[in-house]
Amino acid sequence: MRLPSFAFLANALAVLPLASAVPSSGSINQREHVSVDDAQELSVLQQQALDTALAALDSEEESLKKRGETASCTRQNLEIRLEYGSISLKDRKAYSSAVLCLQSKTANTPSSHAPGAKTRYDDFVVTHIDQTPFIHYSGTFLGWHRYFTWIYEKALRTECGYQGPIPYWDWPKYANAPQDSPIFNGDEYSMSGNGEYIPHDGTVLLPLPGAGGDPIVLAPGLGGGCVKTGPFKDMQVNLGPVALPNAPVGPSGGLGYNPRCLKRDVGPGVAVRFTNSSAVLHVMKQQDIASFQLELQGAPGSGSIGPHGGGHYTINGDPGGDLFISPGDPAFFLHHGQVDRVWTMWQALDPSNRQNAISGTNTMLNQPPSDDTTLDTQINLGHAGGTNISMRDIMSSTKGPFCYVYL
Ligand SMILES: *[C@@H]1O[C@H](CO)[C@@H](O)[C@H](O)[C@H]1NC(C)=O
Ligand SMILES: *[C@@H]1O[C@H](CO)[C@@H](O)[C@H](O)[C@H]1NC(C)=O
Ligand SMILES: [Cu+2]
Repeated sequence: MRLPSFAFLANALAVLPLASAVPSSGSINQREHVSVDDAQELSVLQQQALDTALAALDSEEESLKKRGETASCTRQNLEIRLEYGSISLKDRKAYSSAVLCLQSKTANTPSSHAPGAKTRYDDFVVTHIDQTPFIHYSGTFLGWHRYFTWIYEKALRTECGYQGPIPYWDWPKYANAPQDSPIFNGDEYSMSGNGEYIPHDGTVLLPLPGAGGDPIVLAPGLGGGCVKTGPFKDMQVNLGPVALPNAPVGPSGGLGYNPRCLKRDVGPGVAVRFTNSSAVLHVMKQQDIASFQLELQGAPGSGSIGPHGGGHYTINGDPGGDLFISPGDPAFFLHHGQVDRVWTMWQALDPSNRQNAISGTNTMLNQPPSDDTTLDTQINLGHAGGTNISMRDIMSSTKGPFCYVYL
């Protein structure tokens, strides 16, 4: 199976409505920025988003108080998720150690369902494999991955004694040399280094015929082989592959036991091209949820995979370059922390129009055709944890089960 998703992505992309041009009132574009460059404009927007989110939290607390009620999420219990490189060496080590702990515990997934699920960490990979056709290029994409990273954080805490919030990967900060970043530099405080260097060509993403356009040829990274440094140097990948270019599907459609090393292909080519500050700013400036999601993932036929695709293919390798099993690389959760951060901040910039905005159906690019995702749509994380939860309860990072913001 060679990237089966792309074949059916293509058809469905053709029917995906493109960004509607409805301007939102009170939009950020109405404000004047004296922006020296895109990086600065982005950082101004991010600060504005945080300020607005905190002010909204305070006014919510205030208005509940007037009705004699108590807010469940206030500044007192608010968690601040931080960028990986800005947390202490001790905290970085605590984080990777907790992930190793999860990888040492027994899976909850029955082997009758996924014989390859050996560890508690693998439960998360199985859930992602099972649900990939419903949680990507769908209306649940952002909410599902928000809940997924939060339940993962909860597992690290309750099952492995981790105390902090999960850190994120601020893509533009390291785009020029991600292999040297605190995340991937390979020291004992990193999330392990790059794969060993193996001469190779870059990944070619097939064209999307429905949308037209050329294949997207990615520059090769600086690795390609097994990861041999840092906390995950001995990590065993158990599940997949499912949709890795030029690799056969693993046993039981990828749910079987297929032990192998962790491979990465980190490098600046993909990172500079798709995750620089201008790329992220472009996403943040979208005015409606349809275009926001589209630009985050790259508009079909545009030759872009967006910052979401950019982060995934900056990691690349196995399992990182496989849409289904990508959470099998622990860097996945730092990447999706940043995806959630961009969404959270985008929402905070215009809450009345964006807080509950959903776009898409309950299947990947509406293949096969399915209902529109609504606030009543339920999601769940299978054996990874959590409960059935409605989209309504996961639309805000400071409501429902959540109480966090991003710095
Ligand atoms: C920055 O990202 C944008 C959007 O992906 C891209 O068009 C531009 O070429 C990138 N800049 C560089 C220097 O690669
Ligand atoms: C949980 O949600 C799924 C859909 O994600 C649904 O099929 C199932 O019936 C729900 N279970 C309960 C107990 O509500
Ligand atoms: Cu995913």
